[in-house]
Amino acid sequence: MSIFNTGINPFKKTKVVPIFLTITDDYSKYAAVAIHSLMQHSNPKRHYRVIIMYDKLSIANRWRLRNLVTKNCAIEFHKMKYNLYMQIIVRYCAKRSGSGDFFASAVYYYRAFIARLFPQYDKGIYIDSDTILLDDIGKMYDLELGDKVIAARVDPKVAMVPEFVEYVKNALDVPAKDYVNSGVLLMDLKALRKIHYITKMTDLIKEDAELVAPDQDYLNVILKGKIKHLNKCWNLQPEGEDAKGAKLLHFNLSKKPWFHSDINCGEKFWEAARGTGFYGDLMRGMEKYTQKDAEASAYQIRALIEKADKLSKVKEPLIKVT
Ligand SMILES: [Mn+2]
Repeated sequence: MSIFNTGINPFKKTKVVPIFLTITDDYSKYAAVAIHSLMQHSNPKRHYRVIIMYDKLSIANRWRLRNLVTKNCAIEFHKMKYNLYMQIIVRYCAKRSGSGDFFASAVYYYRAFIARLFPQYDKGIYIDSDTILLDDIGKMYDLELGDKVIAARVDPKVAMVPEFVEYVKNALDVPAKDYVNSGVLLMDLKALRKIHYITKMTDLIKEDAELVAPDQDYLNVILKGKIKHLNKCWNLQPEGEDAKGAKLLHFNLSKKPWFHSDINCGEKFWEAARGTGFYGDLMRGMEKYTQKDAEASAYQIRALIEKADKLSKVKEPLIKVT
């Protein structure tokens, strides 16, 4: 066990709630806020284990994240190994970088490895680093999956954009009403191991299809019919949504509260940022953010919609599980 890992031994505590995040150095400060908010809303009677999966993460950032540890919330770091699966993903991503693609980084795919890399857990949660907890994540962990493999929220951003609706229907053969967001996942890890999820995904990646939101598109296609719809309170996306009753806020896609001061529920982010040790970094990041950066971000969204429009014209789905 590395000196960076803290707290409860997962092999001895049966009731620990494992929560996975996948980050880079750039994202450490946002992940710190997500983790801090999770700890602030934890149930003192329960045990939690935050597992950070990374490839490159400086020792300084690992120390700073490690400092967030509390009595009932342990922190663990897991460095990703460059195995055959990863090789396929990295190769696929390398072809996509520079094309204005949001999802050209291998880090988006780490969540697909959780079941395989952590056989000690039968159930687990994945959260994006652009999330904030407003309630105990243990309550989400307790939700029953029944015969479904994962629980995730139907993606509200898809229904807002007609190009996305057409894209998921035609290119993925998934109706928009069933297409889920992969930013918050409750996973039956046993079931994911049983269906060899990571092998299924990398087999599809090898076909080298051009997609809009790769990791999320693969998830929706591979697990079609096996996904329970998570209540929106567990993945509430404040941009364009009423945040009343939210238990988890997800600042998905474009407008981030750490760059823009006029974001719905942005104050919740800054409240949770206090005490993380990253507050100053976050403030400086906001000060440095320019009009040009905002334009580049808006351009990326437009490019994504254009791509969805182009790809929705296909006659056959772009990926299919055989
Ligand atoms: Mn996100």
